[in-house]
Amino acid sequence: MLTLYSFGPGANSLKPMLALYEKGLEFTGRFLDPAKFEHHEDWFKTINPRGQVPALDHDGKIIVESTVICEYLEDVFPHQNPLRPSDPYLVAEMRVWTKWVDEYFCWCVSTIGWHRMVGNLVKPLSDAEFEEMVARVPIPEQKVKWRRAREGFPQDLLDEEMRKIAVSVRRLEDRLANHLYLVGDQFTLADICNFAIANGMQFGFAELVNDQDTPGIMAWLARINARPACQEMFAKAKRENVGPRK
Ligand SMILES: N[C@@H](CCC(=O)N[C@@H](CS)C(=O)NCC(=O)O)C(=O)O
Repeated sequence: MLTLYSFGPGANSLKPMLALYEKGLEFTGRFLDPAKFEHHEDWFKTINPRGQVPALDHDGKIIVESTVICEYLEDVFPHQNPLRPSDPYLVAEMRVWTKWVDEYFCWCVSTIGWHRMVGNLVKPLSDAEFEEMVARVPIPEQKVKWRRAREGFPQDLLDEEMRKIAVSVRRLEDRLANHLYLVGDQFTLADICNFAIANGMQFGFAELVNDQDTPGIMAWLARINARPACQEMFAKAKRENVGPRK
C-alpha cells in the first residue's frame, strides 16, 4: 500500500505525486494543511522527523526527499511507464537535472515564494503564537526562514535569488528551445522534477517566462500540463479535502 503525505500538486509535493499518476499506481493521498502547520505536528514528525512534505509510506516503510521518492518508485515499479531512461549515460544526464533542481533551482524560487506568500500565514499570529510555532519546526534553517517570512527577507537576498531564477530560466530555455524534453527524447524524472518548480512561473514570474522570451519553456509546460496523468492529478487534487488527518 502506498500513502503520499503532501501539500497537494505543487513544488516538491508534485514530484512524487505526478510520478505516481504517470505510473498509474494506486495510492492514498494524505493532504496536510500548511496554513495549520500540520506538518510540524508530532504525529507527522514521527513520519518525517524533518517536518516537511512530501513523504511516502510504502507498506510501513517511510521514504522522504521528493527526488529520492521518485527514484524509489522507479526502482520498485520499473515496468509501469518507465520514467528513467534505459541508457546509463542518459540516466546520468537525468540526475544532473534533478540534482540541479534540488540544489539550485528549487531554492531561489522557494525563497521568493516564501517572501510573497508564506509570510501571510505567520504575520497575523501574535508573538507568542509565532514562537510556539517556530519551536515545533525541527530544521534550524527552516526556523530562520519562518522568521524571515514574518519579519521580511533582506532585500539583497531577494535580489540574489531573483538573479538565480533568471539564470535558471535561461538554462531551461537553452535546452528546451530545440528539444521536447530535458533528456534524450523521452519524458523522464528530469522533466517531472523541473516541472514541479517551473509550472506556475508563467504567471508568477511572467516577466521571465513568457511566449516571447522563453517559447521552449512555455511549450514544454503546456506539453506536460496536457499529459493525461497530469490532468488527472490536478482534477483529483481539486476534489480532495485539505484538512486534518482522519
Ligand atoms: N529537500 C526536500 C524539501 C522538502 C520541502 O522543502 N518541503 C516543503 C514543501 S515544498 C515544506 O515542507 N515546507 C514547510 C516547512 O519547511 O516548514 C524534498 O525535496 O523533499
